[in-house]
Amino acid sequence: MAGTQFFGERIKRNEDPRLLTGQALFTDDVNLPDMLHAAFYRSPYAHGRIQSIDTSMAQEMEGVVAVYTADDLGDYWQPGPLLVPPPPVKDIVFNERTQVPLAKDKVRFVGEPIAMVVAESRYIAEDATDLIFADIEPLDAVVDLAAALEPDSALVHEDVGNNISAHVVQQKGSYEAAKAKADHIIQREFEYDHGIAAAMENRGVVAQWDRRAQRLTMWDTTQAPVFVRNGMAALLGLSENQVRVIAPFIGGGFGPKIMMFYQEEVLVPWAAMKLDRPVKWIEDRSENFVATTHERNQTHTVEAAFSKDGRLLGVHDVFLHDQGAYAPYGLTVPLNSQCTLLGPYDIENYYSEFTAVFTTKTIVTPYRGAGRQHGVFVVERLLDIAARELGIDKAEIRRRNFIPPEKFPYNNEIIFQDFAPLKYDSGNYEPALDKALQMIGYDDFYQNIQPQARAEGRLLGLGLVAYVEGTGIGPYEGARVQVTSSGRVSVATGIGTQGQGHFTSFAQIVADQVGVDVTDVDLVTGDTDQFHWGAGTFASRGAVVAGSAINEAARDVRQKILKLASDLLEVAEDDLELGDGKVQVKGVPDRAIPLGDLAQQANPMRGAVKPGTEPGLEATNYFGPEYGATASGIHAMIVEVDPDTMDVQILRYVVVHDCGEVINPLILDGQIQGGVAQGIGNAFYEQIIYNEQGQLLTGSFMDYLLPTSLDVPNVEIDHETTPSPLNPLGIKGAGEAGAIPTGPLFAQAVEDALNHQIEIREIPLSPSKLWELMQ
Ligand code: MCN
Repeated sequence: MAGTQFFGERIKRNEDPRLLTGQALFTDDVNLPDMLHAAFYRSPYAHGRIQSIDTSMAQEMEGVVAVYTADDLGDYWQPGPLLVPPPPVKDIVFNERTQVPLAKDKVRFVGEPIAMVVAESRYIAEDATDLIFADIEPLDAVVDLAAALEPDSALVHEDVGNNISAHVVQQKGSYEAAKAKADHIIQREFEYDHGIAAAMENRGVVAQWDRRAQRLTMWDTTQAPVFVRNGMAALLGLSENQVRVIAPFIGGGFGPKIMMFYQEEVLVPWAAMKLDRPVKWIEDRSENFVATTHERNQTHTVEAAFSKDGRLLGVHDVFLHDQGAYAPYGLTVPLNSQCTLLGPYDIENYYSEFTAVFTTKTIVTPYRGAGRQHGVFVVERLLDIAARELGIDKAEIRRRNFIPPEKFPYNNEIIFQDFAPLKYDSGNYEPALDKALQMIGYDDFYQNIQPQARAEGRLLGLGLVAYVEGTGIGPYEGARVQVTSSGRVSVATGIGTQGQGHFTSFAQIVADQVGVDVTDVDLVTGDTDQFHWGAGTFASRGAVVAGSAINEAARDVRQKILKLASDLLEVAEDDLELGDGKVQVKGVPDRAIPLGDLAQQANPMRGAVKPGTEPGLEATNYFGPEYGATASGIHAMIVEVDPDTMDVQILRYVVVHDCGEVINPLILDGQIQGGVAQGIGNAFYEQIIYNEQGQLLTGSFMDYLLPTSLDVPNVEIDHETTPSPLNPLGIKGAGEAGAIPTGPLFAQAVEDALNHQIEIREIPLSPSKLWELMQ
């Protein structure tokens, strides 16, 4: 790249003044003249047959404009698209069942929308939902994963004939051969239960149909605006250019906001067109608990073969994965679990089989980490158990199993979520481990701190885990970069942004290429009228894929600047340099053209230009990686367990992280700190609990406990850098890193504090669960 004045610097975020002073636009800020408001009548049952729906009283209520049930939708009623098709794995079983806009014959989870009310105000719309009566014959709920596969289980989708959403086997080497050679076999069952993303901003959509222009505009809290635009156009019978989707500022996405299509997302624009008035729907928190997709809940039955010196020779894992009632997102989550179990370890033999199960619960789609947590939990627990049973230090057993640096690129052979073989592009794990050991004071802890604490009756424990994260997957992103005649640089890319600092990190890349200040770069993300190609923000791919596309486009603009300036200044391009918002002859400040002036000259009103000349200092370019870049990290933590209450206090938390070259270490630290906070919540505080009837028992923040700033320590962060060879900037993704290994870290540290009186095989933990285990 050009220079690195900004790349790699801790630069404060360009977007923060707007956010901190309340100037940023969120979906709920969109208020249009004549706007109507929607509210949804949702299923009170997990599973039931709809006999009839009476909306007459709601229809008659003053201020109600329309009430719709499935029957009112006509041909518009159709199951949503399958976002991710099944992977090309041999003998795969895959039963496609995707969500419907409004339940028609059956309800399949508590919170499934049955009717939509559109009214003059949200108050009226909400009140009207109380006047809707659905006669539903309750059916047995399908809650437990193993019971769902029994022949006598109720069926979520009768036409499938069982509750199997998918069955996948992937393997490398031969586990049986590894077992035959092994000195030590471990068998265990592990469980990782449900959680939610709990973003600060709930979902929302505002839609406006402009009859005169024949255009639909949607403001949507989506992580994938281009997909929503394309999908809505297809559903509504419009051309893609007739639909504009704007994903404005979003108060946290964390995965569930990629889901396409949420039922409300499909219905609100349809109603806006039908009623010829703008319609708004903003999800409330109770709805968010049941209607926004969840993640997790897997049970693993695993066997591992070790040599006596602690080498992990092979793993045999069979697991059940809860899909919820429908599976619009395909198998991304269980595939990630299957792949990420292999971690940074040189495991030659692996058998992994999963059954994804339909249950009568909220739909499961990726949530920060997207199933990687589960795999990491299993392999890290296995290493902990093996270390203890074989008498090997827990850091040492990890070191012995790391993939050595000379083995990269390292091909794990099985298929990853992007359907490419799970290949690690680069990595070097031992230096990161050494750094983490040093930062947490590993030796001192075991020689002095823990024994002293024990002598005082205090229970201190240390956790140390490693993981990899496949990031930066394709297919592609694109960007347009333009130097405007004001001298400011406009950048547009198709991905949406939910707090990742894109406005700054992407500006840093552009500023270096075209020689302007980072604050002179204006970024637009997630507005399909500004840039209409792209996939979206997920899988920690924004920096790698959109960042690289922006780099390519900015490099093209740089070349245009040099070419035009070389003509105008009559010097060779090599004799020019860019900086301070101008292009100048090297070492001759007098012979310079401000970029704004050059942009004007690149768009002449008069005079001849050579045929084929492109006007403007503007370029569009795309980037698609060959396969994903593999980030990695070590997390270490010291906890204190209260012997009376079993509450856990985190005394220190250390992360050594490798995401290749870092664009902005300040933002990256924030990403890791935030991820760790979510990881801590998932490991110790948050749990989605259903009763046997499939009713959600933890449907409010009174019952679903989020960690607060008092529970989350200041994370001490350092980096190792193994640049990715798969993109010119050498970057790997980072957005999910903090959240991935926290479960096994908690388990290990707490076991250590309790002097191994218990073995932890489930996540999330809580004081009461620890107390039960101790009994
Ligand atoms: N970064 C960097 N150098 C790198 C990699 C990343 O400086 N080598 C910084 C960049 O500023 C980049 C940010 O980290 O903008 C995140 O980069 P990346 O890993 O590419 O992640 P994405 O941009 O694709 O964001 C998605 C990712 C995911 S998958 C979830 S889930 C998540 C996350 O980001 N959701 C978030 N972080 C979040 N942060 C906030 N505030 N809100 C969310 O909803």
